[in-house]
Amino acid sequence: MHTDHFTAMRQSIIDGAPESAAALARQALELGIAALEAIDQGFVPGMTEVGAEYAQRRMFLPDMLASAEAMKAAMSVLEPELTRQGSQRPAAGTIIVGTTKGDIHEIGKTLVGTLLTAHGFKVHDLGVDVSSEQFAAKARELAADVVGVSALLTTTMRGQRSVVEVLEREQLRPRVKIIVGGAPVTRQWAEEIGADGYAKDAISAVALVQNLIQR
Ligand code: B1M
Repeated sequence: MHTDHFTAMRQSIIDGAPESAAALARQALELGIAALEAIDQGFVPGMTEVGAEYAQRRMFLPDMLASAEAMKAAMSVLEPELTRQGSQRPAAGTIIVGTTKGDIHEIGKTLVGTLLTAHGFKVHDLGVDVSSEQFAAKARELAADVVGVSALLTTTMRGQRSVVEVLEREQLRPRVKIIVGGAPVTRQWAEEIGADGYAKDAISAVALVQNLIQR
């Protein structure tokens, strides 16, 4: 129905054009397009394309950075719309999210946190390049129900295993559940490292957390 709009959103990310991405995000809300639909069908496909072009060496690091800035500009318009939905509800649980040590990819992790907030969870975002000890300390301080660890690089996935190990060593397990995600992460990896769950995208992460907390 809004195919042209989604195409323009995708292109604004490929072009690394923050102003245009933010303007398209605002227009989407005015047109009654749901924030999540705009992210999923418009902006994220742009990032996927950028990643593929980078892998083929048709785009380079500065292009990827410009695209990330455009994505963040769009998210800054859409995120308040998503979090507004969760703000009136009583907290459904406390969740810590962050990207693992050595990894500065933040967009997917932030989206996971935003959607959890939109579903009534109290989310504490530790940001990027987070050590296992920082995850453990914050989980203890806030008596968190779930710790969510994102990794976008094959080399930083091992940080997810380390979070499991440190939380075990600090006797925070099994009370605190651990979920993992990110482009190179798989369900099999989650099982191998002893995490409580894996989610392929932000929507599945919400369902997973709801399930883990109800158990
Ligand atoms: Co980087 N990068 N990057 N990058 N980057 C990837 C990940 C890559 C696949 C690109 C490619 O080669 N095709 C590749 C990784 C290869 C690999 O390890 N297998 C790569 C590389 C190599 C690098 C550098 C090493 C490049 C260099 O310096 N030579 C470098 C590393 C820096 C570091 O972290 N130490 C680097 C740097 C960067 C930028 C800084 C330029 C920028 C990030 C900027 C930022 O975040 N502020 C960047 C970007 C933008 C990308 C791509 C293009 C897009 C990532 C993204 O934001 N996607 C990415 C290619 C790709 O993934 N297609 C790529 C959109 C986002 C919504 O999706 O993050 O996958 P995603 O999150 C999804 C799901 O994965 C899931 O839900 C989200 C929403 O549905 N999910 C979770 C994520 N976390 C979750 C946690 C959960 C549950 C689900 O529970 C806790």
